[in-house]
Parts: sequence; structure tokens; C-alpha cells
Amino acid sequence: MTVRIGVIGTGMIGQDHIRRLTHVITGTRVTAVFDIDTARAEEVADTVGARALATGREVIDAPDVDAVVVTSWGPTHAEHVLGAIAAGKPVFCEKPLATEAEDCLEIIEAETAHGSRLVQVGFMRRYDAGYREMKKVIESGAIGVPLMVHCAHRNATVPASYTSAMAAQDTAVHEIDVLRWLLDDEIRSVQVVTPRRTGKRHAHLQDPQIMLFETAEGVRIDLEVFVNCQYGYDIQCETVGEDGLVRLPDPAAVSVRTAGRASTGILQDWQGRFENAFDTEFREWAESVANGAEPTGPSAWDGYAATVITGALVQALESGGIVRVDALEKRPAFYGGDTR
Ligand code: NAD
Ligand code: ISE
Repeated sequence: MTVRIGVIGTGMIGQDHIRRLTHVITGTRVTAVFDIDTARAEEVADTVGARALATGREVIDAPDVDAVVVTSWGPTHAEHVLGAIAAGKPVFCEKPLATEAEDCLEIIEAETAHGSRLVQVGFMRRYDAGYREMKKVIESGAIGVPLMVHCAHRNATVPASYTSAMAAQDTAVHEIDVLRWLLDDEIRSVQVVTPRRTGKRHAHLQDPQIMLFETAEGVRIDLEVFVNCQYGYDIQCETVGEDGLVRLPDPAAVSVRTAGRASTGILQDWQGRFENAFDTEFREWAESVANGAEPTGPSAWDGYAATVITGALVQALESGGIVRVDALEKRPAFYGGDTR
């Protein structure tokens, strides 16, 4: 069966996912798109033989759309996700699920009333081979009980439109999701420590930031977010347990020896670093849709958790204090219950 997909938002990542659904994943086809930028939507639709429709609602309700992908601007996600749930169609929503926690809760309520999961949130790191291997090692017990995690999320540069709050909302949000999943644990408090600022930043920006988290089980996590590191896109993660540690591998790169030096390249952007993860994410999501099964990836609850925790980080950056995260103490039974 071919899964027919409607895409809402044909900007940068929307176009990349349309390319993926058309040329990489087998058994999927993009049949309808919408973007408030009509010219862009039409141009993109033409490249894959889809129709550009007049509203997101029309895409969701189209009879030749089996499932919806939302890749518009963050503040517009909730409206389209709620529309898809109302139509009873599976919906893949890029992060964030919604920019406001109240909107995430409305989505959770609507999905729960529907009675089965329809929503998957685009936290693609759960599909990265390195993180998956790391989770296996942690779950095998080989390193013993996890005690600490050290992480770094570095980008070469960011544009002037990037704000200090985006270090949490746009950047750290990926670690927040993948760490909750890796440790099968919940974040209970956050703090942001601000080192000396790099001179290679736009004047308004606090960069770097060190984010500190404590989980329900008492695991301590430190995350360096440094978005003007100059040298490349670099993701590091090391989990230390009672009996050993497990570290995320660097992406494979050949070693070059020349002129008295040995060197390996460093990737420059997140697209290259997580390309395979994005492919796997969509392959598995499309399979679940084709089989009429619930999605197994990040849920609406995970999307809510990420929005709550990034909100707490922004508050912590402003106050300089430790901010408790109380909203996640009870996960509804619909999403697996409990959070310790
Ligand atoms: P973008 O600005 O390139 O594209 C967004 C598009 O949404 C634009 O074409 C805009 O016209 C359109 N749009 C705005 N409001 C709309 C509405 N109400 N209905 C339909 N379309 C609307 O942005 P982008 O970089 O493609 O990011 C889109 C989303 O994907 C964001 O939420 C972003 O956080 C997320 N994203 C995720 C990752 C990841 O690693 N998973 C990476 C980049 C972006
Ligand atoms: C970007 O917005 C993303 O979502 C990428 O996945 C992330 O790694 C990058 O640092 C962000 O700027």
C-alpha cells in the first residue's frame, strides 16, 4: 500500500522531508501541500506532482491524504495537529509539538479522547544508530546504574535572529528528548550557568550556556550549548555508570595523512549529521501508518515534556536559579503511566 501524505509547511525542512518521502522512503507519496507562502507551495508541489491547496484544513481533509506531516513554523503546529486528530488521521509533527505547554495539553486531551495514538513528534535523534546503540548498552546493564551524563551541542555559527532562549527551545530540546528516552527517566529540575561569552557572537546572545539537569532517579546531566563554536557541528554524549561508561561515536570520517599531519573532517551542519536518523524516523513512521498501527516514536506526551522543560530552562536563564519541573510528575496511563 502507498501511504499518501499531505505536508503543511514547505520551507527548509518541509522540502527536505518531501524529498525524503518521494525519493528515499519506499511506499510513500506526497499528494498535497500547503504553505502560507503560496508561490513556494506551488513550486514545491510541482516538483513531486502534488497539489498545492488553499489551507491546512484542506490538506488534512483531502480524500487522497492518509497521513499529515506538519513542518510549518512552531507556533502554528498545534492548530494543524489538532486538525489532523479531529479528522482521525496520523500526524507527524516536527519539533516543537507546540510552543506553549497549554497547547500541548490540548493535543494530549484530543488524542486521548480519540482513543489511540495518532501523533508522533520529530525528535529524530532516537533514530540515530549511535544513540540507539548507547541505549542498548545502558539497558543491558553493562555500565551499571547510570549516574552522570556529559553532553555538548555545538553549531559553527547562528544567524542574528537566534536568541538566547533558542539555546533551550531550538537547540537543547533535542538533548532533552533523547536523554529522557535514553535513561527512561524524567527531568525534575534545571539550571543554566553562563560562562564568559564568546566574542564571536551577535551582541545580544548569551553563548555558550551550560545547562544542568537532575532526573527523578538523581542522575546529573550537564549540557554545553555553544552555537558559535566556529569549527563545525559537533554532538557529544557520554553516560557514566557505576561500572563503566558509554560514549556516542563521532560520525565516520576517513583519516587523511599529508604534509606531516593526520586529520579527519568535522561535519558542518545537523542535516548531514542526522540524515540517516531522519530517513529511519520516516521509514518507521510510514510503516506504522501503512500497517494501521500506532506510531512508536516520540509521543504527544514527549512533545509536552520537551516544551515544559525548555520553558523551565528559559526561566532558569533569566533568574539564574534552579527551577523545579513539577508538571511531569504523573504521566497519563494513555502514554505509559508513571514517571517515578
Ligand atoms: P522555514 O522557515 O524554512 O519553513 C517554515 C515554513 O512554514 C515557511 O515556508 C512558512 O511560510 C510556513 N508557514 C508558516 N506559517 C504557516 C502556517 N500557518 N501554515 C502553513 N505553513 C506555514 O522553517 P524550517 O527550518 O523548515 O522549520 C520548520 C519546523 O521544523 C520548525 O518547527 C523547526 O523547529 C523544525 N525543525 C526541526 C529540525 C530537526 O532537527 N528536527 C531541524 C530544523 C527545523
Ligand atoms: C536546529 O534547529 C535543529 O533542530 C537541529 O537539529 C539542531 O541540532 C540545531 O542545532 C538547531 O539549530
